[in-house]
Amino acid sequence: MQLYHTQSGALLAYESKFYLIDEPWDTLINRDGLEPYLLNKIQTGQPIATDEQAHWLMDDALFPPIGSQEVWAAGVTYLKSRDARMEESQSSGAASLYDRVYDAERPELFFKATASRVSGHKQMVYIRKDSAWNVPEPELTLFINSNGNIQGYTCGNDMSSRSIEGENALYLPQAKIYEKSAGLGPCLYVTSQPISGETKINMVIKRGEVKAYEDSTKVSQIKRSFTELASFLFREMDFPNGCFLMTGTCLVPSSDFTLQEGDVVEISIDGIGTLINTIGINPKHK
Ligand code: DO4
Ligand code: MG
Repeated sequence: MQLYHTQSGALLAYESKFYLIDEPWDTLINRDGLEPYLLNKIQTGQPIATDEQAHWLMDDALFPPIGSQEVWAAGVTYLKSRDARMEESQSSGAASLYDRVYDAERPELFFKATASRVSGHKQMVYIRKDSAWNVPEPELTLFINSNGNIQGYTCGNDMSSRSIEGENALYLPQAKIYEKSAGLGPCLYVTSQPISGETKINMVIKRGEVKAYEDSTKVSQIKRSFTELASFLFREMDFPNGCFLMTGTCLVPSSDFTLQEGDVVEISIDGIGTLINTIGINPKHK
């Protein structure tokens, strides 16, 4: 089932029908057993949204599937990410950091965004003006509730400056955290089952009429399990309303590719849908 965060509250899509769930977003998604809870809600009679109303909400009145939570991210969880980062950091001498973290017991986890810096489906994400090399990172993103249990999944875009990170690994927060540097959406895919390793992640980057990039892979290519990533994140931190965790990029465009203003990035993950973001530059800093 898919749960959309809309202007009229939570909208649940299940077996070709739509239901409006009258509960604050943060309280709703933070429940243990979210899937059975929602199924029970449907069975005990929830207001039904017409197809027309539901499509209007999903197309024109959609928020990212986040309330007040923080967004965290895991890094170097796929070989593609390790190899690209080793290459980009050759001259800074930091290449071995990536190699070592890929094999280490402790994963790389970093703070990515407050909710205010997150863009939803069909909203803009930004590239940094002081960066010459910018890429989107398509990442399966977990929603983990306050008890540390994964309740759902969404598509994430961990926008990154490769030139800033490549210059010096200690610049990582600047490469990763700035206005509209994270995309999440279009919905929360709610399931009690762990997501299948066969789940496909696809990314397309359009430049005008041209496809400037397209590639896809399967979630099973990841080096670590999702419960392992979640348990490291929750070791010494409390998240009263849960948190989102991007699980690392599995696709990296070739080294001669950088995003331009106006490019359109489409990230699709089986079961979730497609997150579409247009690339912009913060007008305040133009
Ligand atoms: O090590 C730096 C960031 C890695 C990352 O964002 C990723 O692998 O997706
Ligand atoms: Mg990433």
